[in-house]
This record gives sequence, C-alpha cells and structure tokens, in this order.
Amino acid sequence: MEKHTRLILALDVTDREEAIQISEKISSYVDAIKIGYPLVLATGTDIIGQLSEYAPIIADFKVADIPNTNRLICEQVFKAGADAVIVQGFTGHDSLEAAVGLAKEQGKDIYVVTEMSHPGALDFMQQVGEDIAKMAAQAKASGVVAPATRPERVADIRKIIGNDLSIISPGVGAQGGSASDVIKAGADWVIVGRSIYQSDDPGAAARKIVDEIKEVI
Ligand code: NUP
Repeated sequence: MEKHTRLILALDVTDREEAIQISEKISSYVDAIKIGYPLVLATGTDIIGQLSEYAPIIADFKVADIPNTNRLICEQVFKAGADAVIVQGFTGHDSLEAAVGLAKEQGKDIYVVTEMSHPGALDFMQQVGEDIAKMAAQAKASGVVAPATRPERVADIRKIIGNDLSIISPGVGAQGGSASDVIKAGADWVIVGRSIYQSDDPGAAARKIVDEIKEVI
C-alpha cells in the first residue's frame, strides 16, 4: 500500500451497486479500501476483485484460527484479489506466522489486530495489546491495527513496534476518534467508514479528512 492520502475507506455497505458507486467517488482520496464480512457476505467474494479496480483491497476478516486454517483462509482471500488481510493476534505466534508466511510468498500484507477501538476492548484485549504488538513485530507482519479512539495507545504501540511496521487505525468519526490526533500519535493510516459512506457526499467527506491529515504531517 503506497502512502499518499493516508486514508483507508471502511466500506461496510451491503449493496453491490452502492459499494461500486462509493468506490468510484472516493478512489482518488484513499490509499486502500477495507472490506469485511458485511459486504462480502451480502454480495460474494467476487466483489473483492471488482473493487480492486478502484484501490488496493484490505480484507478485514479478523482471521483467528489454527495455523493451517489461517493459511487456507488467507490463500482464498488473496486468490479473490485482496492485497492484504487483517488477522487477530490473540491466537498466538504460530497462527500469525502461518498467515505472514503465506502473504510473503505472494507479495501481500498481513495486518494484526492489537487492541480494538470499541469500549469492550478494555474487558480483555487491552491487557494483551502490547504483547500482540511485540509478536507482530517479531513475526515481521506488515503492520498492526490500533485504536484511533485511544491515540495514547497508538503512541505506546508505535514505541513497541518501531518504524518497520505500519499502523492502520480505525475509530475515527462515528466512534469518536480524530484523524489528526491519531496521525500525530503515530498512525500511518486512518480507517474511516460510516462518516464517509453514510455521508450525502462521500467524496467531500473523504476530502475533508484528507485535508485534516495533511495539516498535521
Ligand atoms: O479495532 C477495530 N475497530 C474497528 O472499528 C478494528 C477494526 N477492524 N474496525 C473496523 O473498522 C470496523 O469493523 C469497521 O469496518 C471500521 C470502522 O468503521 P466506522 O466506525 O468508521 O464506521
């Protein structure tokens, strides 16, 4: 993924035509489009290849299985046209290494969830978020997913992973996080969904976030 606008669209709509129309409108403002279960379950895996015409595709399937199954899942997602897959880290080093190993063979990326952006992440995930970040660095993943709702945690995670790994950060807008604050805290990209795709003018909403990011870099 090339770093230009530093914005990733989370495209959680469930209608194929709407997904395509929004992708057309925002393609010049984003470095990638993140798709996940809502869109793929509604339309089928071929949507991945279709949307890859507009931007690199990050498949947010939060893969969390034994090593062999992780590898099989990632294989299918890459075959469908995705450039990157988001996996969970709490399954441990062997599951992660299976995904990273496959991605490296294919010149693709794996991003590892450390601590999620919603309030419930404090119940269990936050306690292990830093250990997961360490493991992601050891496994040479491409990057981690860390919460824009807690920029101070993004700063902590940046210290742990150094500069070899990227941080992609959801939680901006609808979940209360600020794009400029989390970029200042050390995120490489912000991930924004509802604030863009539910806007009357998704292009203008995306442009506004890109401008906000530009002011702090
Ligand atoms: O910790 C995470 N928080 C989060 O919101 C990890 C994620 N992958 N996401 C995803 O980012 C979430 O599933 C959604 O696709 C997107 C945020 O969307 P929105 O809150 O901007 O609408």
